[in-house]
Amino acid sequence: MKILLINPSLIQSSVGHYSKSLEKNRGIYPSLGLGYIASALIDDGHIVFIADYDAQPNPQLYIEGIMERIKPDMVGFYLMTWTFKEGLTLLNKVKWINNNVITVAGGPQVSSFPKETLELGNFDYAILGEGEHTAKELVNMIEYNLNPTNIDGLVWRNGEQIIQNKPRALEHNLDLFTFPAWHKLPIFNYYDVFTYDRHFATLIATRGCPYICTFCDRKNRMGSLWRRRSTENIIAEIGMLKKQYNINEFMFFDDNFVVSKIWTEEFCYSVEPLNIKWECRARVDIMDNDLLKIMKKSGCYRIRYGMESGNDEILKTLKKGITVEQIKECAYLTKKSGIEIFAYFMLGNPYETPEQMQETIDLALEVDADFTLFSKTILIVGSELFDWAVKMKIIKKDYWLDYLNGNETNPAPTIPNPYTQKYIKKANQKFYMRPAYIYRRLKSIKSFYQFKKQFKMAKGLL
Ligand code: B12
Ligand code: SF4
Repeated sequence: MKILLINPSLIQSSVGHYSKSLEKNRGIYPSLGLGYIASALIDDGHIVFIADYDAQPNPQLYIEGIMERIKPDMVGFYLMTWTFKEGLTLLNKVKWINNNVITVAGGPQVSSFPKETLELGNFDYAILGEGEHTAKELVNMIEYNLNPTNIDGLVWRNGEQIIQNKPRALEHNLDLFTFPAWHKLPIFNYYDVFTYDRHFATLIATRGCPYICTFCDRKNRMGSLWRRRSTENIIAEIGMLKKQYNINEFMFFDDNFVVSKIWTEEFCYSVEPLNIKWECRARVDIMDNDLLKIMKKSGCYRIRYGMESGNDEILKTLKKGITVEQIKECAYLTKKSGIEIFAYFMLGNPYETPEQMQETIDLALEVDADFTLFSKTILIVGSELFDWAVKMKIIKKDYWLDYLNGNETNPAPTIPNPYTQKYIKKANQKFYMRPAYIYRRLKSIKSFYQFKKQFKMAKGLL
């Protein structure tokens, strides 16, 4: 089969959560999900193309060109709830060019709204959660005219009816998945405002998250069971990217890269000889002095921590499972190790007072991370916080369905609080307008390219 996979534009489906300038300038990243799906299908002998909208120089022309010249039999879409409408526009275009093409939706949107994705969109199929095995089985089913009822993780149409099969069990051996099809992605067109090198790659080493933060839609993602690739498997992908594309900088996009200290140490010792730069996301409650030293020595130059709040009561409400003391301790140790910190804070949490917001600003200033992002707490579909807000009559149960329908237009609903916006502005000004901070940032900038990107982003923030 000939298959086209499309990642709709994130830039055009702006969440409005940060300013447009910030969203546009922070970076463009590959859809690793589509990369994995492409590899799974290529392994089975299919011909696959990926149109990564924001990264393709002329995405419209590229899609039209493939539709007309190559005539794919199937078109797949990676959909977040926020890119669903963009996805529908592209779906209509694809169907307009060839009404007989088979269409399939995948990605977090399908996990949040399995049946609704087919009710609201004219897709033929949708695939729930981890998609590699299901996508292979679906294509096989279509080619050999088999029965869809036995394909776990598939949502399909039976006449007027939409059927959701039972979910697919998660794959425990992640090494079974072939590396994302980097040769199908425009690898040199991606960028990130904070990377040192112009070119970099993103990686996923683990899947799933065992924690229970209330603001996160964890139940709609890759499960709570933390699974990891073997160290050899990750090192092989890094080695391949280094050799074939001369990539020396890597961003791990895992929800939580450091869940097991032993595994992280093993990874660090193995990656050290490759002489690369890498960054990851971790929780403040797991880091210690020895681990940080080992990570630094192996090329880790930045860790992103969800610090969230400077108030212990708020951290408890968010079920983050960390304390302000742990944040301070971790920040101290990370700085001591020479690794940069990227800190994330949230304002506008349940019952948050101006005093508590001020504590967050004070903590951010005390931590004095290399980069800090203050965001409004969004009531994300599938999160415990959203369910709480429904119970409290802050938001209606069908809010996100109405958003998908076009009856609601705000992509970032929050808990009403007159102080949130004011304190976000204050936080950004207090943090970023410090002469010592500006001097430190300017000193650390490695290229004119980086300067330009960071300048535009700072303008967006302030
Ligand atoms: C990297 C990332 C980003 C990157 C880039 C996205 C990208 N190009 O991948 C950036 C930083 C830009 C980003 C932005 C946002 N993100 Co984000 N992001 C992620 C993150 C951390 C990793 C994605 C990833 O690589 N996963 C690993 C791959 C292997 O999994 P996958 O993408 O889900 O793909 C698998 C399946 O979904 C399925 N599949 C996927 N596509 C397809 C297609 C077909 C045809 C098939 C058959 C199967 C299939 O098979 C794949 C392989 O198993 C996820 C969390 C996560 N762990 O997934 C959040 C996540 C996707 N983001 C999320 C959110 C909320 C956002 C923001 C709205 C945040 C914000 N407040 O601004 C914005 C959206 C911006 C916008 N304008 O729309 C949510 C989406 C929830 C939802 N219901 O849509 C997630 C799930 C995190 C969360 N729980 O909050 N994000
Ligand atoms: S916010 Fe991070 S640690 Fe918390 S549940 Fe979500 S992915 Fe896990």
